[in-house]
Amino acid sequence: MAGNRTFTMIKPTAVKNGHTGAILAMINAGGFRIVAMKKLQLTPELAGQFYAVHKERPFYGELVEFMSSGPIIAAIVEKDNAVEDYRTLIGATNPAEAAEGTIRKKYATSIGENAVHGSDSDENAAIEGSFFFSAAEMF
Ligand code: 3AN
Repeated sequence: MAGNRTFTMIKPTAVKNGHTGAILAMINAGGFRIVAMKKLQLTPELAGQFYAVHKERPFYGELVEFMSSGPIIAAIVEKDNAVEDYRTLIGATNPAEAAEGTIRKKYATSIGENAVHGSDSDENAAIEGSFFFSAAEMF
């Protein structure tokens, strides 16, 4: 059965450009409830740990540098079929391929600086959510 929580980040450029409120409004309008949320700046070490699955990819260094370049919003959000529905709401990784009306279509500036993260499985949603939040911070 599909899980009902996923993990997201609003990435540094989108935060810096003042899109946090608009993106959170789209998340709420998409039927998601905020379970946990915080604003923080990742160190390069923490960003490297978070994206360790991409260690061998050519863009890993760039990704770690970007994700630690400024504050982000980290959040756990809840809805039936959360992982799949959230990825539909955010759109394709490459904003040039993202569908109209998606968060990435509206706010991503490139494939690397693509506005938001969304977990790709229930298993990763739980791992990623626990990376940022303790059980006492989830409501
Ligand atoms: P998604 O975030 O859509 O699940 P992944 O897991 O393939 O995409 O990639 C993780 C992150 O790595 C992306 N959100 C993006 O920031 C970055 N990324 C992916 N592909 C590229 C690429 N070709 N060049 C630069 N950065 C990339």
